[in-house]
Amino acid sequence: MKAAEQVIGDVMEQVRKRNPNEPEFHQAVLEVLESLEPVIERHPEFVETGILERIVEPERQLIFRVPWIDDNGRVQVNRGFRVQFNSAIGPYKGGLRFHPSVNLGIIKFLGFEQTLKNSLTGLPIGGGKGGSDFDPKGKSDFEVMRFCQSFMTELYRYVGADVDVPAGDIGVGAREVGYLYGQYKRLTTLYHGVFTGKGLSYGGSLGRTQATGYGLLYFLEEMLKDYDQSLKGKTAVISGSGNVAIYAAEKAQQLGALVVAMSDSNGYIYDPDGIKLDTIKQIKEVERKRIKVYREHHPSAQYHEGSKGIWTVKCDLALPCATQNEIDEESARILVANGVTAVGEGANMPSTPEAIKVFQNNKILFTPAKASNAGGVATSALEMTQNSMRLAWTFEEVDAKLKDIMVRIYRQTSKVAKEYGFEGDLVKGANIAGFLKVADAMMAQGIV
Ligand code: NDP
Ligand code: 2IT
Repeated sequence: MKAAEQVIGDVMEQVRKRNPNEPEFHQAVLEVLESLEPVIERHPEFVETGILERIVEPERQLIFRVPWIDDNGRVQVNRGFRVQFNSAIGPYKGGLRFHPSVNLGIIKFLGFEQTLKNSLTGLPIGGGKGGSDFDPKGKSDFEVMRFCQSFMTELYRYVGADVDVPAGDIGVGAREVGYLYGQYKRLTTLYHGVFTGKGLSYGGSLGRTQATGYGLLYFLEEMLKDYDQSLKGKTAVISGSGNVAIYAAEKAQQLGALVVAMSDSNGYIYDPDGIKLDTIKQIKEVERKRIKVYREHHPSAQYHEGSKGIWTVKCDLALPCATQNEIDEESARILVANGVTAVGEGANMPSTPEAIKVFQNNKILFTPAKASNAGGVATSALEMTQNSMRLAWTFEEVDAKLKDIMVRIYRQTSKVAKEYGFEGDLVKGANIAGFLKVADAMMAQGIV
């Protein structure tokens, strides 16, 4: 039989060959496969049944035309995607991203990550992801609505409460989910939980809006306890100013940290007295303006052009909550030189492999996205549960369940890392723990 290293190398080569020009997908797969060597050594049956070859190949990939008419009466055409990656442990589950950078490789990296993340939640949800290269920025509400209706007019055939349940991601929030859900209902006449992140008046769950950001901080809090530390008095820098970043900042503040910088894709603000979140919410959630506007409300804050510069701000905690590969090796080195003690990933794959090496070589506490940002999708699964039960839990009930899930993910991730000889390495722990459950379910279900 081939050695584990050889098996992994061969699968990776096949992934590169079969999926050319998809660097983000290669990056996500490589990081996971590299963690699995000791697993493959212990489980030759995974090799015999082609688990690795199967887990890197999406079950189904949909690409479709999304035509819509803009406010000037002109026809616009975007591309829609839904990648149904793995349904071994439950219906496909994962968000939709609307951003001009979206392409198949990005959706596949997100779908692959989602499969292992959803496994870590301990809940019965498989992995999927979708989206479009549509840019909601600068579009009117009616344009966004027409786009969403056209997108759903194609996608509705492939989703369903027990089939595939989309949600939000970059560029898809409450407004978009509402329009998408409305069109789904109109086309199918079904009123069921086909989306999560729905509005509270039509089946959404209390706590879902806050879940990813809050969950990240619950995870960090639990990790810091293991090192006799807490969030109290720590200075935090949080990239992004969208859904994840805002509620990460809110919980960080509640737990006693001082958040001094936040960003958007144009630049970052630095407010040494602490970011005023009410202002950020007003600018981002209500007015949909640029973060630069913050200075008009708080003239003592600084604004700097360029989003990368945020990592030059001195901090104890760095929480990347914007997008993939936003912390490169150079930024990681600057953070370390400035005394960062922990890095908590809120976005998906925000640190490059080189950046992760810098953190690990310098003994910085590091929480990988698929474990520490799993609170969003976990709470989506709680929304699905409430929809099935025709019940609505209180905010406190949902929040307590979320906290419990994040604590359990941290405990399991760190336990599995130790069991496999990588004590303290949560990257390895999350990859192995997430993989094992999916692999086990795939083994049980035969070669499908
Ligand atoms: P939002 O659209 O609400 O916010 C995204 C934020 O990141 C904005 O501030 C945006 O700035 C910034 N951003 C987006 N793309 C880029 C880019 N290419 N360069 C620099 N900044 C960028 O999205 P979310 O907060 O929902 O998502 C943020 C991250 O968290 C993503 O990686 C997502 O996959 C991940 N995530 C989201 C979950 C959720 O429940 N929403 C759950 C788990 C992970 P601008 O406005 O200028 O574009
Ligand atoms: O990356 C993610 O986990 C999300 N965007 C949330 C997915 C979901 O189905 O709630």
